[in-house]
Amino acid sequence: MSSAETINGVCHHDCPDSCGWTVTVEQGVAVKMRGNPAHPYSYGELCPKVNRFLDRVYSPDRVLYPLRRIGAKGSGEFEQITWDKALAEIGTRLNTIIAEHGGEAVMPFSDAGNQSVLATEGISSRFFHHIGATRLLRNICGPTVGAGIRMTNGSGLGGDPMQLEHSKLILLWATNTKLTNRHLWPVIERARANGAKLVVIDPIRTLTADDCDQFIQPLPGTDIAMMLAMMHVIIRDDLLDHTWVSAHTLGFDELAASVAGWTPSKAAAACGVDAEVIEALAREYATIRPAAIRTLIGAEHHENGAMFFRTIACLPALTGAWAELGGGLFRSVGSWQDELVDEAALARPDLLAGRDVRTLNMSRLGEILLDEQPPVKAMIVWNSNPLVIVPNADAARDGMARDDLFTVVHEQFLTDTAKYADVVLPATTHIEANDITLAWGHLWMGWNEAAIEPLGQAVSNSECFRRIAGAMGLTEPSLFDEDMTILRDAFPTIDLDKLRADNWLKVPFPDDNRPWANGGFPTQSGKVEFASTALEQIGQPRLPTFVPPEEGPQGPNADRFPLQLMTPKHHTRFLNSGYSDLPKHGPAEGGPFIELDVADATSRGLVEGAPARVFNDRASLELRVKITERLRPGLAAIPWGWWRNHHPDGKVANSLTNDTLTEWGGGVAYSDTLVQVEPA
Ligand SMILES: Nc1nc2c(c(=O)[nH]1)N[C@H]1C(S)=C(S)[C@@H](COP(=O)(O)OP(=O)(O)OC[C@H]3O[C@@H](n4cnc5c(=O)[nH]c(N)nc54)[C@H](O)[C@@H]3O)O[C@H]1N2
Ligand SMILES: Nc1nc2c(c(=O)[nH]1)N[C@H]1C(S)=C(S)[C@@H](COP(=O)(O)OP(=O)(O)OC[C@H]3O[C@@H](n4cnc5c(=O)[nH]c(N)nc54)[C@H](O)[C@@H]3O)O[C@H]1N2
Ligand code: SF4
Ligand SMILES: [Mo]
Repeated sequence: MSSAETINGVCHHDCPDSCGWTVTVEQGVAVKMRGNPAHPYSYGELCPKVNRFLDRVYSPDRVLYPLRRIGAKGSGEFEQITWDKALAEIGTRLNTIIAEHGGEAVMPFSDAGNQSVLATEGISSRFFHHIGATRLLRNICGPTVGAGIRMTNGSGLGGDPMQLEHSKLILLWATNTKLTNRHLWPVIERARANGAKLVVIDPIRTLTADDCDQFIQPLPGTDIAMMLAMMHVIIRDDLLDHTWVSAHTLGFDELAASVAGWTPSKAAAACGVDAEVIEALAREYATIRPAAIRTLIGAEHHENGAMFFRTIACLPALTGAWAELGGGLFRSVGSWQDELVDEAALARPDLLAGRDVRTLNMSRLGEILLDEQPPVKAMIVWNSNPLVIVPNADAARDGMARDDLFTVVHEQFLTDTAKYADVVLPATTHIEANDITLAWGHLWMGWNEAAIEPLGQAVSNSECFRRIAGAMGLTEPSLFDEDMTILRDAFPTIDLDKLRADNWLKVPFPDDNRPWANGGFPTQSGKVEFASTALEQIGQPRLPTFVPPEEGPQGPNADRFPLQLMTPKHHTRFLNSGYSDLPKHGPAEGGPFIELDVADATSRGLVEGAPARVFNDRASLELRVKITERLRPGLAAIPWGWWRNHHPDGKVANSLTNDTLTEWGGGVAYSDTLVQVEPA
């Protein structure tokens, strides 16, 4: 008889799919990991990243013990130390910094490297509130989408993507579904089998674009012009749903007047898509029903990223698409899940005890560390690899190199960021800790049961913060709550024992799957706001408006830097910057490169494989050229996710990218980056 047991969990990665998995364990060792066929969304499939998750868990490169830096920051030279020594140093340094400079001198830095509840906020939020640390605005991914849609609909809540199955027209607008949201693809395929037309709108001919019925390739950052022209056509040709518009929207006459001048030919000049294509898209969008718009994050990363989402949310209101099953706007459903969380109990903002602490935006890490006054003196990093993922990343690297900055990084691997730490603490992987994952691509929240004991001396994120709090001599009881206590407090309405036994549960969602069929939008007017006083109040145009990016072809630097640079997620084996350093992932993707259209390459004397220098005022980096048909002339792309050690000059794609914030919502404009390219 085999002694193997199987344990169910869910994927923790920052990915919409939150797949179910099953780990087979023999004598405490995980020997097999497969998708769980019973999972109601992923149905037993994982992905090219996580299919080899056990290689990650048991990688010889895992950080399994506390490390103290012995070389220069960034050198990667560390010595192994005990937890006691590591904690003694951390406790002393943090207490000294707080005594001398106050709590705000300490800054957290984290993202969604493990997007589960305990891993993101269990203890850590309480800890930073309690010590009065600087708050981090975590707006690098997603909040701007919500902030944009909220100005039109009053909330960022969207439809359940599973309902795309009922759609007859699906616009995948700035989302690379087959790469980034692969388990939604079968739903889309079912719709297509029932006659749905699939349109992909993307400046890059992606994997998803290769598999659609119609591909529309606008210039980056210009879609708003196309949307305005679509509304122009829909109103001009009287293709709107008058009944729905008059019952559930506000400001139609103002909108109609403002899009009257947005003819398809005017939009064509702005976005590089033929006027006839825009005309036809508008007509199909209004007449093929139900019509769905699916979007995730890609379009948020522009200077006009919030306005993109504010404007796109007007389309389904104009045509009354919300009334139909399979119609409407479909984005992250994370906000439906968040409604279950008692945030006050989980994060305990009351521990701030009335202190008014500053908030700094994670996208400006370089500026924060180099210029912010009073300076940040200590940074604790977990769930993120900022030196690869923030825009203008060399400024962040220069900031992290500061000798007077004390940095703790809790990580599984010696990432670029960990190499700049004073102390690295070993983190568990997701098969080593219990947690709850709230999915943002579907409506099932999942329980993750730890399958094995932590390897080496690794600890989960919540345990790490309990230990740091203890090392500082803090006595606030909630900083030492057990994981189950935290979860019970955070989910007062959920039967956690049942969730644990069942592995997942579907979060509440309107019964007929049409959340706004009969209006009821949570705006002040209760309607979809084509004209928005709330926007006016924050100094933004009250109507959907196209403003071309400052760092774009119309901007002041376009002469010196004539190419628009995209730095997209692209490699099927990477998850953001995760996995690129693993031997079965990075080498299989072949190393970093820059993609150029043949005309742009030839005019610069560059051929396939040639070394090129890619530069702007932020940085210069050397890459080999790949000639591509995925881009139109004037565009360049550096697929993203590689670390500094994968580049000969120690740079990364984000060394070049724009850290200008979105017009509202606090997001960042990675994809409005101009560069020039020349032979190296
Ligand atoms: N395999 C894999 N899956 C992932 C990830 C990963 O790294 N690898 N990352 C995960 C994360 S964190 C996220 S946020 C999601 C993101 O999921 P998506 O939003 O689907 O992915 P992105 O690649 O950020 O952007 C999608 C597309 O937007 C396009 N785009 C950029 N600017 C514009 C524009 O102005 N107009 C239009 N029409 N299109 C534009 C890009 O070219 C890109 O193809 O994916 C998640 N899933
Ligand atoms: N140029 C460019 N830049 C981008 C993007 C882009 O498309 N192009 N995408 C942006 C987007 S959408 C996002 S979301 C961000 C992603 O930015 P990050 O979330 O920083 O991305 P990752 O590279 O996945 O880094 C997560 C890190 O968390 C660690 N980790 C995983 N699990 C745990 C855990 O349980 N505990 C601890 N302590 N650590 C853990 C992993 O080892 C990994 O190093 O990047 C953004 N940056
Ligand atoms: S990374 Fe995404 S697709 Fe892959 S297993 Fe995790 S949730 Fe599923
Ligand atoms: Mo993201």
